[in-house]
Amino acid sequence: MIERLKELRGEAVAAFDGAASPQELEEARVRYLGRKSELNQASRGLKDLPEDERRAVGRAVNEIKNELAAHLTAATDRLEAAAGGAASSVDLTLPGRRPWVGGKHPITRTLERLESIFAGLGFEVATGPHIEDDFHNFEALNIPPDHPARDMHDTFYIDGDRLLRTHTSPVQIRTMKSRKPPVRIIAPGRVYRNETPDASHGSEFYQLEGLYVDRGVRFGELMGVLTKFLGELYGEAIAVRFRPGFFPFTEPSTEVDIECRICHGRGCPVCKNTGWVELLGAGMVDPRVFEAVGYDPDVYTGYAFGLGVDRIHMMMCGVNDIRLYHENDLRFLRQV
Ligand code: FA5
Repeated sequence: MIERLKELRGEAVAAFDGAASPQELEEARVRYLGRKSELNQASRGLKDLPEDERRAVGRAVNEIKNELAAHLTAATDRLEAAAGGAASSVDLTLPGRRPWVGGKHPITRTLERLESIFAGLGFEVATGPHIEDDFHNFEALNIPPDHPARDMHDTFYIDGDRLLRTHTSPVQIRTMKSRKPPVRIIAPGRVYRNETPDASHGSEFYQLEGLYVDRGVRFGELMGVLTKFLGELYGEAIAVRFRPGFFPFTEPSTEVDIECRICHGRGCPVCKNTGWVELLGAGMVDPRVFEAVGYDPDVYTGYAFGLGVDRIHMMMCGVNDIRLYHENDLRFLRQV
């Protein structure tokens, strides 16, 4: 019996390895491994054999089946390769896969949108360093040492005089020091505060500063420009609120809120259950600032504003956590 099985194995291996076409291979498979094959019959007849012979024949049958299965797979692969690949698994009618191309970060896109709106309103872009000195970040903005307003900016100091800028307002100072009015600029960029992050506060975020100085600039113009800007961004129907505020470098000052677009005014963690989200600080440039940069406050007036770019985008797309912008998780970035 064992001898016959060995003969069968030799014949089957030769048939599989030598098959010249899929049809020939299929015929060999049926003959040597099919239901009516000798090997299968030997399997089924095992139960009639005496115990010691049953064990030896059973082991031989199994070994030969495994070996033949391996030869069958190899022969199938060989014939498919010869036919130009696994023809059955390639569907040439499927549309191609679109390659993934990278995209701009939502903050970059928002900055570009803001710059384009303000360009339409006559503002040009100005930039400044991220590592600032005390004079430009605080003192020239009417925030002397020991002024309580410094507490509102949780600052990352590098050494006694240098720090990571806490807002974009130092760019106002640098611009005014370097040119004469009229000045109409926006200064977009990253700012840093030593804050405990939450849904609406980051320790790194983006601001965009605006400054317009000329003869006869008035508060009504500031309100008009900001209302126009927010209407362009969120649609004319957006509810805007001007709230009295305090900044040492503007007088009078205002905080500008819009209705929370996450909860539509009902209250949620992003708006701290108030229904409003603060987007901007603004006001008329304080005469002390003009003195610090060498402008005559009796001749010139001006307005300034500073807005949080991350929050602008959060309100555009209904994003409920500011920390998502800086985690670089593509599952988030692909959606917004
Ligand atoms: C300022 O930074 C002022 N320099 C703005 C200004 C400029 C006022 C010119 C007047 C004239 P404030 O700290 O409120 O102000 O920040 C301005 C905006 O930045 C806020 O309205 C808010 O939208 C955003 N912002 C402030 N802190 C954070 C934070 N931790 N995370 C994200 N956005 C913030």
